[in-house]
Amino acid sequence: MNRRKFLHFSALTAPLLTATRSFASGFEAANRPIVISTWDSGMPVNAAAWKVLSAKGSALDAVEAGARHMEDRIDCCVGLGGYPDRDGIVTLDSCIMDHQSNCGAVAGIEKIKHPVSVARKVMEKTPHVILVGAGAQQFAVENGFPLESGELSESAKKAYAEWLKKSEYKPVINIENKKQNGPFAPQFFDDGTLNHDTMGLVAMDMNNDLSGAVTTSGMAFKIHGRVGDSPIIGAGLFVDNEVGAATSSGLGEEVIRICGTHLVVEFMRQGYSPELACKKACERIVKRNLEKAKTLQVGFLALNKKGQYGAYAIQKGFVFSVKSEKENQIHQSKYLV
Ligand code: SD4
Repeated sequence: MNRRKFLHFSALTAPLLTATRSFASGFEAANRPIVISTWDSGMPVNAAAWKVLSAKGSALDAVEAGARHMEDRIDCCVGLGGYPDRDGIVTLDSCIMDHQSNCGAVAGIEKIKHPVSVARKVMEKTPHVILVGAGAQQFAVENGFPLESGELSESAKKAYAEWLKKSEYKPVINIENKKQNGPFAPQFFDDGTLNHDTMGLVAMDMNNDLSGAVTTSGMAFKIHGRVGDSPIIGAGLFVDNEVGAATSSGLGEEVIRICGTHLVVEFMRQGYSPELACKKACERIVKRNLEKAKTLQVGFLALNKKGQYGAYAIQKGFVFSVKSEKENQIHQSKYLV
């Protein structure tokens, strides 16, 4: 075939090949339903979400159920049992997003047990996306959420008392790697408790629809009023039902600076796998300041429309949990530094 004939042949067959490719992928069985969540504490969270998904429930209901499960537990980093800010007050951040880009969030909310459900109410009952602080609490109470006592959990009291001894403003973010040092380094708390960190989860249901949720008490011993990435749509969570969904954990300020999860989803839109998309977002943070990046942790976790998932972190130690028909396990994330 000469060049001219080849070009002619290509012009005729290219649309056919493209059509065949999309036809084939259209019929490729997606790995669904599926739920993936940050950290090993995601295993019981996934189980709670799976109850909904396996009964043909929506991804939205599933991620809310998963996040609520975590908020019910006493954990360093999620819910009212979480570690307080530097004034000794627990403030919670949460958001939720569905397959139609509806989203809701609360930031810095106090004394409310299930911020994720308040976030959902913000999404469904108001024309707004984020409510903060006293206003968020007032809205929660108006919508029937009980006001809790605000007393610290025993573990939080202990950790706070320990922190007060030095009162150094060195907010701890991740705790999976004892050897790291530095202001924003991953480290264990003095009482040796394992930190399971912010809960972010994304799911795809039987209808191929995606949703996600995040819930956290944020960075331990933060300045009162500080808001991290977790309740910020496009930072701690992003869902685009045509492409995929992503969530993050780690030093929120770094995630906000690059609109982290939105970036991950945009990389997936460009054709990158979930893992590579997460890797490229981590690289964006590292590129900005390598020396700083060596002292901090950020991890991204993503799911695409085929039910493929992947994660990447700046440092070693980020793990995530996956539940589908095929598996129920914890995975180690790859890392950059
Ligand atoms: C924050 N991203 O408040 C949250 C905390 C977290 O690992 O995920 N820590 O910045």
